[in-house]
Amino acid sequence: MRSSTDRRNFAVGPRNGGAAVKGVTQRVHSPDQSRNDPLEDDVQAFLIDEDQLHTFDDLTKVNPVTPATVLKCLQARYSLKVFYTHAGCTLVALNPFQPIPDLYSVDVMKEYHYATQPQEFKPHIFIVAEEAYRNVQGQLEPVNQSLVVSGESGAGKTWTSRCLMKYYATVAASAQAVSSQDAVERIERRVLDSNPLMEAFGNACTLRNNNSSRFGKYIQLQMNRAQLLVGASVQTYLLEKTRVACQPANERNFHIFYQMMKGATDEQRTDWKMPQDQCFVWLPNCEKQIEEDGFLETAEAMVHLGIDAERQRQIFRVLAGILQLGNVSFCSSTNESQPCDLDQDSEDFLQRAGDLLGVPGEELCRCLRVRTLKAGKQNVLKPCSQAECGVRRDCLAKVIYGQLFEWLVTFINSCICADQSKWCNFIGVLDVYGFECFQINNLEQLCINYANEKLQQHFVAHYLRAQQEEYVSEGLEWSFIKYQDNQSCLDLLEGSPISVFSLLNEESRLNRASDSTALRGRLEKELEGNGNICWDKFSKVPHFTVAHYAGKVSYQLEGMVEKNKDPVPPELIGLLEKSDNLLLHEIFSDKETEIPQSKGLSRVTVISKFKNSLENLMKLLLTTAPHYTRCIKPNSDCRPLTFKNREVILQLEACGIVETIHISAAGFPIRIPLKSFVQRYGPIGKCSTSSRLDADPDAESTNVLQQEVEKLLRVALQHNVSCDGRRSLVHCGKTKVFLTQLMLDLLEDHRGKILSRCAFTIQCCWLRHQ
Ligand code: AD9
Ligand code: MG
Repeated sequence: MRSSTDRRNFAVGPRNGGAAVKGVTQRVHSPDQSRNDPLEDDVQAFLIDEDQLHTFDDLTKVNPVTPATVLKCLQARYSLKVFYTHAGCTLVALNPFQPIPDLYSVDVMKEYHYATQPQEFKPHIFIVAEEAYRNVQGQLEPVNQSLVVSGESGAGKTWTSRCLMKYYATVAASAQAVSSQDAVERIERRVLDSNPLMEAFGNACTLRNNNSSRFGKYIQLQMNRAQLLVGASVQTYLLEKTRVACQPANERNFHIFYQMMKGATDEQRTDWKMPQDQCFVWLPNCEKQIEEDGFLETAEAMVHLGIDAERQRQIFRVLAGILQLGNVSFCSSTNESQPCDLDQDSEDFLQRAGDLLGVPGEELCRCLRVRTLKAGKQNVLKPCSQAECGVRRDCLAKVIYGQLFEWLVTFINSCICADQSKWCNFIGVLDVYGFECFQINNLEQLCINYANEKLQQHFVAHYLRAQQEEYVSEGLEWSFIKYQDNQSCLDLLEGSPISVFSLLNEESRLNRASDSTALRGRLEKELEGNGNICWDKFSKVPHFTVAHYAGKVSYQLEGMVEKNKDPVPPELIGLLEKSDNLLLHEIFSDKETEIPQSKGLSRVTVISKFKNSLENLMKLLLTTAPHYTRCIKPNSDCRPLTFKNREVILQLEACGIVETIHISAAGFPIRIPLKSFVQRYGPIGKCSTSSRLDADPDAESTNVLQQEVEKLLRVALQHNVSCDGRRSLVHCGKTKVFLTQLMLDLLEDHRGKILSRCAFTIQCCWLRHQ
């Protein structure tokens, strides 16, 4: 057992903001892998009084760092309503699932903003925000910053991103610019207004989160030389547009539809053909009172962003048209040469849909029921089966909604993006879907988990490798940290020439119906021997299982290729091009080439498009200085202030937090340039060099400095009993001294004692002379 002095040393001490060792390791574990109860692990060895746990504002100071101790520390803090904790280079944010008054007020923002050393304040998302804000100007040159917010669904990513945006809209607002005050405020307002608008169209109530983002988002906040927010631009990733026509059991469609249903005026209801008592198939779970109150907010955001009344009407009529389309159904046909009939009542819904979408009802009906095939130079009309008609209807809704969302993002960008000449750097906020593993996983989960692999790789690459390179270049050993990176999993997914993506894309480009059993056979044959993929040979459902860094996920192959093709029948595009609804006409008349069409078997697949956009994001992230926030969902029921150990530990493992902390603790979070070290701790060794440094340039040579550091450390370690055997807590590199927090505390303590002894001696001499 350590002495109580040691305990104090571990428990307190200034945080070295930004200087923490940055790194992570990752591991693959299977969900079924037997594991010990984390709370039972090593608890005996825990060195700190349990009632002190909540005082650890950085998990790297917990000793020893084990899943059990980390968990207990977070739990202790959570029970005291302390929701943020540093973990070396990462901030861990626990979701309180209830509003915390005053935690995010403008006054608190200002406290962090105006603090000389904000990192010495209690951990908070505003520390991360402020650090990025100060770094963006850079000491030598401006450095763009990225705030990467990750975590599972409902953990608080979007909430945190909004919080960050509000912070910048507040602290980066111009206080003095009297003449341009209005303009500055307007742009901040607009940037903030983009949130409710995008959330209305891109978020939905799911089983895991009442306000789940169904798209990824990277928003760049543009700063001018005076560090004022002058604009922003948004990039979105992979909207889950299938939700518009198919809502998973007990989940809902996108918020905007419910907002319209609840918030429309009588006049709008008539215009949108949406009577209050109308049931819509694509609007399940209407009785839940969730986001639909937001209609006013959405409409106001539209006004602030400059979407005029006529444009708004076009948008809402398109959305209402989609709902009508969902109520159209088809009968089974006995005669293959005849198009199948519409179900009872469907005729009315179809006419209304046509009217709202600005296309003739009969033509809409024909496009849904009859396919045009090319035979040489001739067009041959082929009636569709009942199932095919349904697929075409859904496809129409998906393409309209997907393109409308893209239009909206482009529009938002056009009104919040500042002219290139007006800004010099940016702070990017990334809010992407977290790692997903459901009972049934398909292309959406494959893409989402691939995105998470890429981000994990970025994290590992940026922090660990940079760390390792620095240690090596400084002549330090790296052997004390072991880590695996996830390159092998990424190679399996996206590598060339053969990978899961290349095989799926190849299959998607073939002009034939996909057979998932044959595809599974192909994957098995081509990827045999790859340790990151496996198959359950006895399973009747064709699938493949990938060992991701966060766990194993089985993906069902049924329907995957079709989803990857995401084909749109050309007749439907032709129909929308001619729409009387000016918005639809505008969207589709110049989109033809971009939308994959079933006939053309376009080269663009969902995977290739997503991979491309993700690669661009990664390139951009690599040019920025990243800051990581890991949001944790303390219980899956979204209950306020409820902390479930097992759920939390799985998330900590999935995002590699335990390993991050371990590495941060095992490494040297504090670095001090040789010269500064000698100057500061010179009194310990009664170092002569420190006084010579300014006078004699030769005294600054690396060799001399290194010798002085070594001498000084010898003295410090000899004098301090508790330092015995702690030589490994400090290393002298070629330009810097690398220390642990403990070593820093010991040196500071030692220096303090020497200085107070000197002060005492001086005082005695002075008194003697009086
Ligand atoms: V998803 O991947 O989009 O499904 P997110 O984005 O991680 O998910 P979100 O930010 O939407 O989760 O948070 C879920 C809910 O938790 C919010 O609607 C809030 O009600 C709640 N939340 C999250 N963070 C905080 C907080 N710091 N304070 C209070 C919070 N409530
Ligand atoms: Mg979200």
